[in-house]
Amino acid sequence: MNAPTLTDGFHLVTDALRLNGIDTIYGVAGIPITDLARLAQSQGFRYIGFRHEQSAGNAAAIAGYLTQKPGVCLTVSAPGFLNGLVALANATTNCFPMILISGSSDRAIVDLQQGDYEELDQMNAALPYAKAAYRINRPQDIGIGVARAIHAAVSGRPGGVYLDLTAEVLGATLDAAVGKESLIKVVDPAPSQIPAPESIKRALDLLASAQRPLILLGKGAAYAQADKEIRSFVETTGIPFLPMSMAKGLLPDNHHQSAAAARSFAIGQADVVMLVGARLNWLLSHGKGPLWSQTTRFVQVDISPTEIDSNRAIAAPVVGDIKSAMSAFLAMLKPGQIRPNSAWIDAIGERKKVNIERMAARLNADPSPMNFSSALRAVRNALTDKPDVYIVNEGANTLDFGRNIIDMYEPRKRLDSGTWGVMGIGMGYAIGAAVESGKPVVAIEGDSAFGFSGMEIETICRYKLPITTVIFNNNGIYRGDESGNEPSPTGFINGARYDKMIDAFGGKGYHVTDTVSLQKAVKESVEQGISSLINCVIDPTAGTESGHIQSLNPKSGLTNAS
Ligand code: ADP
Ligand code: TZD
Ligand code: MG
Repeated sequence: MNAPTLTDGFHLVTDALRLNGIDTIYGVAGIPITDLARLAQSQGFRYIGFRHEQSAGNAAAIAGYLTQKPGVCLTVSAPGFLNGLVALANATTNCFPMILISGSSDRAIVDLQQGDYEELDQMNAALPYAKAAYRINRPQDIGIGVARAIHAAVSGRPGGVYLDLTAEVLGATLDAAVGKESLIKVVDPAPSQIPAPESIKRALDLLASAQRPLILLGKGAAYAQADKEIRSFVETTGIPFLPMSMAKGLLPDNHHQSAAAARSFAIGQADVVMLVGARLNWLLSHGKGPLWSQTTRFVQVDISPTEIDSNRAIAAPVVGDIKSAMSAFLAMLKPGQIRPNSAWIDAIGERKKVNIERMAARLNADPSPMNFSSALRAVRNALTDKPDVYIVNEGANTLDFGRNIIDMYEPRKRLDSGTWGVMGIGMGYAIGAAVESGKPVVAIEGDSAFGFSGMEIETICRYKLPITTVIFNNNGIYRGDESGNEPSPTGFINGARYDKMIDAFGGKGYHVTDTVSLQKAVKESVEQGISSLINCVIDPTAGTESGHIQSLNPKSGLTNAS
C-alpha cells in the first residue's frame, strides 16, 4: 500500500488563506515563519517584506480599510509580534480589518516560563488590544483558525485579529486529504446588517422636523463603500454635510453642500445632526463643550449597537451597515419630506464665503522660508488634475494644515493618523495603498512623523513603488526654533537633508526651499511614478505646539508654580 500523501502546517496556512481570497502578505521574516513567507511567495502570493513589523502591520491595516478584506501581517515571535501589535491595536481602534499572524515558540516551554528563544504568551498579550485572538495548536485546526480570524476581522465593526501559529503546528504533518477536508471557505463573513424599518422611520421623521440639519460623515462611511447611496441621500435631501478627515472625498470637497469651510458654525448651530460611521469621540469634542449646542438632537447610523449613547443621547439610533441603512433611507424617503430651511443653507454659504476669503490671504502668501500653508498650496496645486492620487498625512501642524488645505475628490483616498492621532503610520499606509491600488501615493509627513517609519523608504525603493514622500522639515516636533546647550525635547538637527537618505537606495531625492520647486518636484515625481523623497524646508518657527490640539496638553495644577 502506498504511504499517504502528506501536507504540513506551512502548506495548510497558505492553502487556507488562498481559499479565502487573500493574496498579499505584509511581513518581516525570521524564525519560525521564514519558510511560510517563502512558500507563500513561491505559490504566487504577493509578499512584501518590511524593515519593521509596525509598518508591515500598518500596511496590512490600510489594505483592510481600502478593500474590506482583512490585510494580513506576518511576524516572528515575541519582539516581532510586539512590534506588530501596535499596528494591530491601531487597526482595532480605527475599525480596520486586519489579521496579525505570528509564529510563536514552544508552548510547553512558554507556559512554564522556562526561557525559550523569543518566549512570550502572545495570544494573551494580544487579547486586550485586538478584537479577537486565537491560537492554533493542531494542524487540522488551521482551516478553522483562519476562518474564525476572517469572520472576526470583517464582521460587524471591523478590527484587528491576532492568530498565533506555534512553530510546532507549522512543522507538523497531516494526511493531505484530511488537511484539505479541514479547510473552510468562509461564506458571507461581513453579512448585511439591515436596520429595523422603525429605526429608519424614526430617523427620517426627526430629520424632517429639523430646521437646521447636518450630516456628519466618518471613516466608517468611507469604509462601507456605500458611495452612491450616501451621495444620493445627501443630494436628494439637500442637507449640508461635513466629512471627518478620512471621509473627505466621499463627496468631493468642492461639493456645494459641503459645510467644511464653516465647520464650527454648522456644528454649533445644527438642530439635528446625522452621524454616519463617525463616533462622537475626542475628534468631535465628545459632542460637548463650546463646539456643540446642548439642544442638538442626533441620528446615528452605526453597525455597532454599543456605540449608541456613548457620549450624547442619540434620539434616533439606526443600527445596521451603512450601505443597507442608506438604501433603506432612500427607499422610505418621500419626495420633499426633508427640506432644510433655506435660511440655514444661506447662513452656511455666507460663513463659508467669509472663511474661505480669510483663508485665501494666508494660503496665497509666499513667505520665505515656506510655511505650512504655502507649501501645502504647492502640493495641492501639483495634484489638482490628479484626483486618484492617494494622500497619506501625519504630523501635528503638517497634519492639521494638510487636512484643511488638500482637497479630496474621490472616496478613501485620504489616509491619516486617525483615531489615535498616531505617528508612524506614514510609510506603512503609503506602501499598503500603493500595493493594493497600483496608484501613486503622496505622503505628506512632518519630519518627526516620518522618523517613526522612515527606514521603509528602502522597502519603497526595493519594490519600486510610486510613492512621493514630502517631508515638512521644520527641524522638530511641532517647531524647531529652540536652542540651548542640549538638544531640546522637541528639536532635531537643524537643516537635516532627508533627501539624501533615499540616494542610498536608488530613489530620487529633492531638496526644495520654495513653492515653485516644490510644486514641480511633486508633479514630476507623481507623473513619472517614481519612488522619491522631497526634503521640503519649512520655517522652523511656523508651527504651534501640538498643532490644533494644544488644549489637550495638561496644565500644571500649581497656581503659582515656582
Ligand atoms: P471618524 O474618525 O471618521 O469620525 P470613527 O472611526 O470614529 O470615524 O467611526 C467609525 C464608525 O463607523 C465606528 O463606530 C464603526 O462602528 C462604524 N462602522 C464601520 N464600518 C461600518 C459599516 N459598514 N456600517 C456601519 N457602521 C460602520
Ligand atoms: N508617539 C506616537 C506613536 N504618536 C504620537 N502622536 C506622538 C508620539 C506625539 N506626537 C504627536 O502627537 S505629533 C508628533 C508627536 C511626536 C510629531 C509632530 O511633529 P512633526 O509635525 O514634525 O511630525 P509638525 O509639522 O512639526 O508639527
Ligand atoms: Mg516637524
